[in-house]
Amino acid sequence: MTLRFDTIIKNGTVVTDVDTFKSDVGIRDGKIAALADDLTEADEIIDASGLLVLPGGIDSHVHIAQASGDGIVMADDFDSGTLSAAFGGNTTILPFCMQEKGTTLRQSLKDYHAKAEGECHIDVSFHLVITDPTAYVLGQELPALVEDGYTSLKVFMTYENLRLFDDQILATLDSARRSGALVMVHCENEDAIRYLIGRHEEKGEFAPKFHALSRPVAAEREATHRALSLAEVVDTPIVIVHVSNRQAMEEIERARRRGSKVAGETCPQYLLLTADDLDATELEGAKFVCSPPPRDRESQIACWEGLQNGTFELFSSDHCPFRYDDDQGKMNEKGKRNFRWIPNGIPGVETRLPILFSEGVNKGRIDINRFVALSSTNHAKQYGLYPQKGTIAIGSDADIALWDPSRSVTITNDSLHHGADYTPYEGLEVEGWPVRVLLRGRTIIDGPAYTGHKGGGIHLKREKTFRPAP
Ligand code: DUC
Ligand code: ZN
Ligand code: ZN
Repeated sequence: MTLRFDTIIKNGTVVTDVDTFKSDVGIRDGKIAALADDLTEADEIIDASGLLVLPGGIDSHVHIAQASGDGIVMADDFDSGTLSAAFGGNTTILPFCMQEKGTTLRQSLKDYHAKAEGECHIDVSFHLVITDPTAYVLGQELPALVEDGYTSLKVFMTYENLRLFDDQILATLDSARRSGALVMVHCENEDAIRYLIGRHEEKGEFAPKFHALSRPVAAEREATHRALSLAEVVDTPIVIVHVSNRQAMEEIERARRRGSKVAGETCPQYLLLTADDLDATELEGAKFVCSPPPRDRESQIACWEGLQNGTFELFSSDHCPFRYDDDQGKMNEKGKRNFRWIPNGIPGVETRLPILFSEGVNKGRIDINRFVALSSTNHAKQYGLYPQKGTIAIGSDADIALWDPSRSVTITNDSLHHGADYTPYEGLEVEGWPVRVLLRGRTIIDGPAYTGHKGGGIHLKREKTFRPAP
């Protein structure tokens, strides 16, 4: 009997987080249906000679169309954000649904689903952000939403209007533990930062570089330690997101040695940028304003070590795009005069994977299996999408990125698809690029061409990733 498929990918090298092997891939009804030699019968045959057949990237930390207040507008909506992600080799992203203070989580989800409905080019699944942990939110809504497949949430320890106080963090962690939700924590000490911002302002220091100086390593390390301690108090697993430096990494490693369940995440900006980038001519340093800020060369080395040795399981973009030359973006009227008002965040969803591949795999820092783990598989496992997503296995969604490992590209903003008017990586030369992307079996990117359709991406319900203790 000959097996017939919708699509066969032939002659490629399949890579998962643990294996590398030559195999054809047979796809039927959007799923991987066969991994074998010499598959022949299909409506479409894709020749992947010389290419790597990788699980589509999963970026579990992306901000899209979030309301920022003060007339600031994010540069990406769900159309441009997911298109840009697709061109960067991703097939799933996990954006945030931000609770507006005074509203319920259900209302916030309704608002974000309305923004995303019919707009997405790849699959998405929302994390919740809890800014107002009322008894109703923690006691009623969160447990119900976790059962509905919203199995992760983020809390902030910084930003006056977003931060939770320690008692609120404890209550949120405790509710999350009982519900089976995974908590992501933004770790920076708000009081220390506010104090330092005030000191810079008193001295008339308003340039973008003072953003980095007002958010020192100690503020991140202390908050990381506190988040880990609070999680330990109520025995709740957490993810420390966007870690920028060795001291915060050491806190994660120490907590693990005590038996805590903690995952670590870092991002491209902590591998390639430093605080010196914020000291660019005129106001251009604003292009690199993000939090935590990029640090120094030694911190970059530390973050690479963390990607190699397992301190970090997750490599995400923290794509948080604002236009630079725009009064609704970095150069808003107040932002031009004072770093305090420059919106925090940089674009990166399209460049995350090429940067990790080129700087990591091609420069010999990590192997290709670790690349797959850091860019896709671990995100699926951590956030309840595995094995539907994040691997190349029979029964998994046929979300596939075909990589040309030797294709050289100079990153320029003109060649990217996001809504920002700059990339922090302008002029960076990378080797290795996704040349074709399949979402549930359909080719959506074919070289420079987009062949998918807006609305082709769906919202994914996710499983719980740990069992709550009794
Ligand atoms: N935290 C993020 O996760 N992204 C952008 C800004 C921030 O503070
Ligand atoms: Zn954050
Ligand atoms: Zn973020």
